Amino acid sequence: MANSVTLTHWGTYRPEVQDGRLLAMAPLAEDPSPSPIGNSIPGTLNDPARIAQPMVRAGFLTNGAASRVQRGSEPFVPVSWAEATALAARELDRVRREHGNKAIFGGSYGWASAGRFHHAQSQLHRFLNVAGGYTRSVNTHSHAAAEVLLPHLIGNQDGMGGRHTAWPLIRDHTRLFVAFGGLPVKNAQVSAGGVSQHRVPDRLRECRAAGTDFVNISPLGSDVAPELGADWLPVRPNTDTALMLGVAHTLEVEGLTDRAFLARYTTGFEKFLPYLTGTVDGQPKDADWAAAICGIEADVIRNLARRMAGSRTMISVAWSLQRASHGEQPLWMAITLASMLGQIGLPGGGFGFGYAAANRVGNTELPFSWPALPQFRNPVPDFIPVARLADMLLNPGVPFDYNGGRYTYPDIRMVWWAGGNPFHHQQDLNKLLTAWRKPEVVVVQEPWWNATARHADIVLPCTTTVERNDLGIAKAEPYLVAMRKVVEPAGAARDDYDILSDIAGHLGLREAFTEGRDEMGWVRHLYEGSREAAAVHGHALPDFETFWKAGEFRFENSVPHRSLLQEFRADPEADRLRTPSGRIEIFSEKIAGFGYDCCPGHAVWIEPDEWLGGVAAARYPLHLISNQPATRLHSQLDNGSVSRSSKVAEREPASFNPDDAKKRGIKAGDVVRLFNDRGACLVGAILSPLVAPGTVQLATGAWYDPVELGRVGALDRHGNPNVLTLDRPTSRLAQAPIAHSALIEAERFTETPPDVAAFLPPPILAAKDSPDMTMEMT
Ligand SMILES: Nc1nc2c(c(=O)[nH]1)N[C@H]1C(S)=C(S)[C@@H](COP(=O)(O)OP(=O)(O)OC[C@H]3O[C@@H](n4cnc5c(=O)[nH]c(N)nc54)[C@H](O)[C@@H]3O)O[C@H]1N2
Ligand SMILES: Nc1nc2c(c(=O)[nH]1)N[C@H]1C(S)=C(S)[C@@H](COP(=O)(O)OP(=O)(O)OC[C@H]3O[C@@H](n4cnc5c(=O)[nH]c(N)nc54)[C@H](O)[C@@H]3O)O[C@H]1N2
Ligand SMILES: [Mo]
Repeated sequence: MANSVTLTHWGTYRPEVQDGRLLAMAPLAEDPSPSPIGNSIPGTLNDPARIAQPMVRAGFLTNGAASRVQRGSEPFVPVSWAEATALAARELDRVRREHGNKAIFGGSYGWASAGRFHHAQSQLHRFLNVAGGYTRSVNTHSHAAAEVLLPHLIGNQDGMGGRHTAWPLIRDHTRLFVAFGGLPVKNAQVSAGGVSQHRVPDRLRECRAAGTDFVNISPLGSDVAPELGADWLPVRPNTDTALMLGVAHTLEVEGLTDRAFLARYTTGFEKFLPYLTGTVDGQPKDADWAAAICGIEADVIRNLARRMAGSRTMISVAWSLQRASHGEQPLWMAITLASMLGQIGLPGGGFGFGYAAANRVGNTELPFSWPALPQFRNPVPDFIPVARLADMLLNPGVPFDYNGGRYTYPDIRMVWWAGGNPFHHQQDLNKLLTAWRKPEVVVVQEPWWNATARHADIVLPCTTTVERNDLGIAKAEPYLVAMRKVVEPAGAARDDYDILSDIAGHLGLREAFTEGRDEMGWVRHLYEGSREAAAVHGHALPDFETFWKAGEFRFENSVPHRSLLQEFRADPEADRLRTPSGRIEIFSEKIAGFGYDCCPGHAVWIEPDEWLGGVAAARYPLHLISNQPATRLHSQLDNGSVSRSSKVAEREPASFNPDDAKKRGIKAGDVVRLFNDRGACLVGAILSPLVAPGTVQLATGAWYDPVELGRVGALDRHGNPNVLTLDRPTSRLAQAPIAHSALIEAERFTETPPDVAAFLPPPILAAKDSPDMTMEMT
């Protein structure tokens, strides 16, 4: 057999194994910009943070749900797999009998691992559906606001989730690339489902060589690579909508608006215009007005407008902008602005959301979807928008709005998580900690003792990618990988599939869940489905044995490059958009009809919940940018060598503008306490003139590590920004998370800094100290 190949969200590697141990992950030779993140894998497989065997929280064993306020603060007791799976089955059965399946929250949001079969959420959702269903979550943390808003404006999520104008067309046609939120290539290391070739750094260099000018509109000068020679406009965080309005106003008063485009392809400009010019509220949204809000000089805004009208311009908006208070608005305003410029559908013109946010964006994708593990049907209709997790747990029976509908938070008794880390990803972790005490039982499947596993009652340790067989498809690329098992599972870890099969077995549902297939039976089954999907489009994949032996298969992607909305531009009657008007909706009657003051019928500037221009800035004068980490995927592999080598004074690095640091007596390498009314954490200081004054950058994903376990408000000694962020929705329309809207203060930490314990296991009782186990099955 050929050497094994392994697919991860951040790249494809050839594992190097000796005597059954994984030594290294060598990148593919044909990957032009491999990600170093893979180097973290070998050292983490058997590290102290790995969960060695199934565990139950001590108080849960003796007192069950009555002990739930101790969740997160108690030691664990090792149990056998038979005990752990029986206990999980018994609890699920109890909850569904006493409260119905809607009392089980199985949303389980998270990125898990690449691989079509062992995808943790697919496994869990299939299992819970077999067991009668669960309350689910909708939309993503990545771009929830866009997912809800864009269908109203352009009829679907094109230009955000895929089908962007392709890089080669940008290279050949775009002369001005205006990047709100920059083009951080650190983010292009990853793509959900896997990457084989990291193309974005080369694509950007090609654009530059072909003469594309870049403008980086971001609080961080580092958001566009220095070699692209971008102009940096250090916008005040969360004020891009005002800046765009200033640009739009300039276009309008200088006669640069493309009226013919607006008339043919859009609806509602006449309802937006009085807002822009100020006839409705007496305030023209001119460049001077915008400058006072966004901190970019009025002349710079006017010049930008003229440059945009004078060249083929791509308006690019990072997903981060909509992960902020009123995050719908910068997207709607970008589409409005692009409509006024009239270049939508032309090669290299118009708009696109998320360039460089993932490797796949702007790379032409295959026109078909690959098979996934079938989920069956979920008979429970209840759901929450993904970020409303804590609100749901805290407010059973309370109504909430979402996209024109009115729904009710269910009363959750059981939470089950596999493949996500809410104690990293959720905003306002202290609020989550309070909310997390409400359910009667929490089950977590996880390879490592991250904070979510520590806050569980029943901990089911699972395998990682290299410890099992799977089918890997780099989703956006014509590349299939035989992800053959590389090493034996660490400790007693088992595949999510085997864990859930056993639990299904206790419930009399094994056959329904497994359909009689084992791991390789499923891998083969999914591969056969892939062959069929590819054959429909004229691609012949080899038979399974040939593929599995070869280790990988790559075919030609001959899909032509296209521009976003090019068909609509060519013929707006034949290619009507799936909006009520069939056109781009600068004004949406539908959204206006919902009556949300937080998201009216056209793009508007609304003050963010927290921002540097608001009253709260007097107490908390720094805006926290908690962006994606360069050295890991969210919290994944924070325990690995690549992430750990980036830490400063043992902690997650936070970057400060040198003036802000000086005012506070902070020097590079100092331990600094970041705080606000919601929480506090310790970070290691970096000083950089590329951080705009008034902002602090602290990446997400450092494992939450409170000095006192389970205490709400305890200092996090490791630097997880979500002890500081705000858990409020973007608006009643999308109910999306607002991670990028939080004000803080910083001070040098003068006490002896506590040692970081994030990567050590929690207290574990030896079997002899364990409380009596009363675990008979019903
Ligand atoms: N402040 C702030 N917060 C944010 C963001 C931000 O910008 N700022 N960004 C948000 C965004 S965009 C996202 S997508 C979320 C990401 O949030 P998550 O997707 O929850 O983060 P991950 O760290 O990827 O968590 C995946 C977990 O799955 C585990 N895992 C991996 N493979 C397997 C497996 O095979 N089986 C099981 N059972 N578990 C597995 C990993 O060990 C890890 O703990 O964070 C959000 N949170
Ligand atoms: N290496 C790595 N890559 C990743 C991930 C990872 O964890 N690690 N996560 C992946 C995931 S799940 C996602 S969703 C994408 C996310 O992709 P994005 O949402 O684009 O990523 P962020 O890094 O949060 O933000 C990008 C930049 O936006 C800027 N920014 C923040 N707020 C504002 C603002 O108000 N105005 C302006 N103009 N700029 C602002 C910040 O300076 C930040 O560096 O990244 C993906 N890529
Ligand atoms: Mo994301």
